[in-house]
Amino acid sequence: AQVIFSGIQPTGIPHLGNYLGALQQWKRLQDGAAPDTKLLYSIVDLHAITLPQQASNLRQWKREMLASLLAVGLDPERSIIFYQSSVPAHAELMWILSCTASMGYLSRMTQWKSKLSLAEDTSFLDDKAKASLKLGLFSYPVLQAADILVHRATHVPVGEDQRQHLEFARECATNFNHTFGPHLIPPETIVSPAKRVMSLQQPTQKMSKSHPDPRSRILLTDTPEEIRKKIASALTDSTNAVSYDPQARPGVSNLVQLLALFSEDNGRGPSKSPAEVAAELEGATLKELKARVADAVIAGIGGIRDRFYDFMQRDGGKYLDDVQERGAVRARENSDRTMGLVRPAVGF
Ligand code: AQP
Repeated sequence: AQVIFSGIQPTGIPHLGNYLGALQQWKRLQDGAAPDTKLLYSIVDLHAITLPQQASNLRQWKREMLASLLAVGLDPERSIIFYQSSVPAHAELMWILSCTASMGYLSRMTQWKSKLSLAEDTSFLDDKAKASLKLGLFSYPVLQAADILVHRATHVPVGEDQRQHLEFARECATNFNHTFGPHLIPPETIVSPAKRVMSLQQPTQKMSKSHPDPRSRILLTDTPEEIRKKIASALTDSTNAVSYDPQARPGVSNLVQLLALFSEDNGRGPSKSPAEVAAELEGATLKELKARVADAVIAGIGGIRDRFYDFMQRDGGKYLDDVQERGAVRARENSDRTMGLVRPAVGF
């Protein structure tokens, strides 16, 4: 039977990139899953502290992320939804995997470098910059590998930016199995149709929760007016016509992509490609394009905002507490089975 696992960091309200690249796919997988498929979706708070966090903020963001997952339609009866830190086996397996993972492979990962706002190559880093790099940020792909492997996931749905980490997780499983016996399962990656949703203000960078400019992203809790405003002020270029060419016209192409991604087809994914959408809009101005995109986004995420506030307040917050507690119990049961194989294999 299939086991589907994925995670999201509680570092703010999810944006359109998180939704199209991950959460929408999580719901599709949930709704289309065979009865014996196990689904686990984790709010990965251990990952969130790879960058400095205030405890009170983190606690609030975790609740907001949980309410967001429920608001996009994840069903806590069908899917195991849990806070990562409630399941100690994630950290334990991470340590074990760290002992067979190679520093060389980790240092080729590009994501932690982008979190330091650095270019792809860190060889130019001076000793001071290297010394201030936190170990947790450097090694978080090992934790990510542990998240997946501890639940014996067969399939991991992610955005394109995570592909490299998934390869690394497969490598961790292979290394472990080579050293200790065939106990871990190398997972398959499912990359969602929305490979990369770009920032509205810097369309050569991905849309991100932690970027300082709030106009760069659309949140699932934005009002229709906020959505219209952000899209109206999205950076485009000086050609007042619609085409799809991500290299030459990143801003316009990002908007065209959004329109294509919201050409929803009854839960099966987008029915139109960006090129088809651009062809349909031949002769339209950028203002018209932006109005169409705003309409599509508002309709596409309609209802999520209201459901989010409803879940945040339900039973004075007790509903969210119960959901996360039940998820934690089921996730611990699941990870205990793997650790029951791993611990004796290592000699514990
Ligand atoms: N722009 C994006 N386009 C498509 N998919 C995206 N994802 C994130 N941004 C985009 C996907 O969302 C899932 C959860 O991501 P995450 O919370 O673990 O962290 P992230 O990838 O680092 O996302 P953010 O929003 O940029 O967070 P911060 O700012 O906190 O680092 C993943 O499946 C990811 O692929």
